[in-house]
Amino acid sequence: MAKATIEEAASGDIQRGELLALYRLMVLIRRFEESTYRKFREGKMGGYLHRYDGQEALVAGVVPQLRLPGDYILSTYRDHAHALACGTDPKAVMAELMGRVTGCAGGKGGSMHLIDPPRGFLGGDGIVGGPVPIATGVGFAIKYRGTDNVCVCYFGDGAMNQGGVHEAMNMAGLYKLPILYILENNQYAMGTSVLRSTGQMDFVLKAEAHGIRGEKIDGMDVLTVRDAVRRVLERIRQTGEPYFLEMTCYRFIGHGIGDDNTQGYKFYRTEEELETWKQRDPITRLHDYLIARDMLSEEEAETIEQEVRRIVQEAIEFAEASPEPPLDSLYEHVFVDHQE
Ligand SMILES: Cc1ncc(C[n+]2csc(CCOP(=O)(O)OP(=O)(O)O)c2C)c(N)n1
Ligand SMILES: [Mg+2]
Repeated sequence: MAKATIEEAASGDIQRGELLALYRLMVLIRRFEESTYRKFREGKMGGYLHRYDGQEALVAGVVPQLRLPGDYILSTYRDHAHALACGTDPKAVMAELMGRVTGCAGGKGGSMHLIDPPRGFLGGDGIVGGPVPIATGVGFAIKYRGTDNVCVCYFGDGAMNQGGVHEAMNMAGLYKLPILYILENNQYAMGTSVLRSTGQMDFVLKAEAHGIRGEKIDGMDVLTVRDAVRRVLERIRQTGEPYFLEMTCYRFIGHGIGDDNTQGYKFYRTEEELETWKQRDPITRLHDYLIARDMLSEEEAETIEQEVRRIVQEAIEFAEASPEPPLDSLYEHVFVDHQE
């Protein structure tokens, strides 16, 4: 392959340092997720666990483009990647997954309820479609305050069939709220293919029905995601209007810890389909892109790999050494005390 210059990368405005940071972030997310599976199986985590393997580009291509703090992010229960990308300490994320007091939600939220408001991360949500009505409120608050900030709201293809999602999007379209909707279209809601659940497969059309412009992009390519998001964020900041990005992607493992790739998925996905999508692994894709352009050597890739593994290992050790929340804190954080 002909050697390209840094200037030819993506839209032309991206520098090597930024590309390496994107690569490092995606590797961190992948290794972190792999470690959560091991720790859950060891009995170190309670509750449930949903991983982001395969979907890394949807977060790595977006979150570093935001102004944090200032902008806001809302995620689904598949939220570890979002917290890590926002800059939440991997130790606090791992501790939360293990229910420890040092976790980012004090050990009371677990995998689905990571949160870090000072960094703009307003949290994961166990309710399918749950972040979308909240985004309407956040978007309204931004508009009310008169800033040019943006609320980024992630949700899945399954959520697109949820009534509250459409009520909330209609309001955002009507009031023109500065929200960037990111549809994580991994084509399955648990074991149900979109082909079996969805009458109208054109999701962008559904957004447009609410007065929200949108487009569909390749969510397996982090540079495509980054370029689209930069362009769209500028548009939202200038117009204050919502925008909808459908990102086509695929989760490489089962829906959650109860569908762990060894049994369940075979009933609704074929081995061939999985392998075809793995050929488009966003991390391998960026790795090969950088290598082909002499922007990354195999030695540098290995250094990143080792650094990331150390970060994940330290997060595990920190979490395991942390205590659980004290019993007498059970009734704290149940209601908002407006006297405080
Ligand atoms: C309102 C609601 N209904 C059902 C569920 C059970 N449930 C949990 S995850 C899920 C699938 C959602 O799929 P999708 O929105 O495509 O997100 P993905 O898991 O693919 O990221 C369902 C039905 C739920 N948590 N909340
Ligand atoms: Mg889905």
